[in-house]
Amino acid sequence: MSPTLRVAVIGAGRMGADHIQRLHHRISGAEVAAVVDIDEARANAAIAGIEGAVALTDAQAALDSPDVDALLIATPGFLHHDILLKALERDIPILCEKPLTPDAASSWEIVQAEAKLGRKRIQVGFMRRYDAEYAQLRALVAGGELGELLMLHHQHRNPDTPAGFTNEMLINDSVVHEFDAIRFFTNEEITSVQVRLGKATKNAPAGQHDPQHVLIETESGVLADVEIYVNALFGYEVATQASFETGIVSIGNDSGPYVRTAGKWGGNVTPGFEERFGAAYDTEIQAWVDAAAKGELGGPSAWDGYATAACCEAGVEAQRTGQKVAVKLNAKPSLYS
Ligand code: ISE
Repeated sequence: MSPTLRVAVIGAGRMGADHIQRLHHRISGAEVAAVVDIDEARANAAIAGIEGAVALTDAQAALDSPDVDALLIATPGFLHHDILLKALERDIPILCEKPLTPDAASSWEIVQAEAKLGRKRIQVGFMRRYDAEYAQLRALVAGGELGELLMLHHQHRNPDTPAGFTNEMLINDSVVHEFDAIRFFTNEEITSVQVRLGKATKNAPAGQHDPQHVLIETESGVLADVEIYVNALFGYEVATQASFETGIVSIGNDSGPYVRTAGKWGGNVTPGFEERFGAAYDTEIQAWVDAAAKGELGGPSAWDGYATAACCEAGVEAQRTGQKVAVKLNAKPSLYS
């Protein structure tokens, strides 16, 4: 492997293009070696100004290339499974954007393939784990200085949704992050999910019930609730309030600068996830590159991808039935213990 990690980015859409710029301008120890997109013009546009990078239209070409050391997969989730299996066969470091795969059965196949390989090669793109406040809240839970964590209240608000964003995607595409965050804060698995549908906004596209209220329990009985509201118009906001035995902790609330002028006070709301989690994405990708250089991958694993896929399946069933649905997980392979 060359001393610089030569990364092929698969998918040059919104997230892929963001990661390409990040790798090229801000990450040390890595370079963009190839960009793969079925849309050739988009692949070419994505490598503009990146010396030495090649534009490809087939992921297999990147996997076969001796000039590629690692894969960053940023295609839609339904395309992840096959590329992941091939990349595991090549035994190279992989950063896979969430979801690992769209359902628990196919995610379990990935877990099994990696367990068979015998070493962790996949990091899943749950970037919130790299947000400073998320890490601080987890440390407060683990440290116990505020007593036991009792409840979590999550707010996840997006300004709007792209075309084709279905009702199920409120769970699979958005709440999936909260499932992972709850597992991250508590270091426990989620045992059940319930979804309540109340009064809905008229600003949602046809077919979407928005907002939704998701109720979650963990192994030790921590209760979490998520307001998922994806056509909130005002901007992008992701925040959590945690209730402990001796204190309340809030993260993700607006930060400055606060300006007072012309008889008003206030600040700006981030427009999207790229701005809200920009620093977390940088830290995430740098951690992945640094770990890959040493041959030891950390961060959210294929097991985390599988466990959250199982939560999403339960969530979509809960959305459909109105019932509280148990989350079923296979036994965790020792690789992830
Ligand atoms: C999007 O795919 C993301 O991953 C964002 O972090 C999330 O806030 C948004 O709801 C999703 O659609």
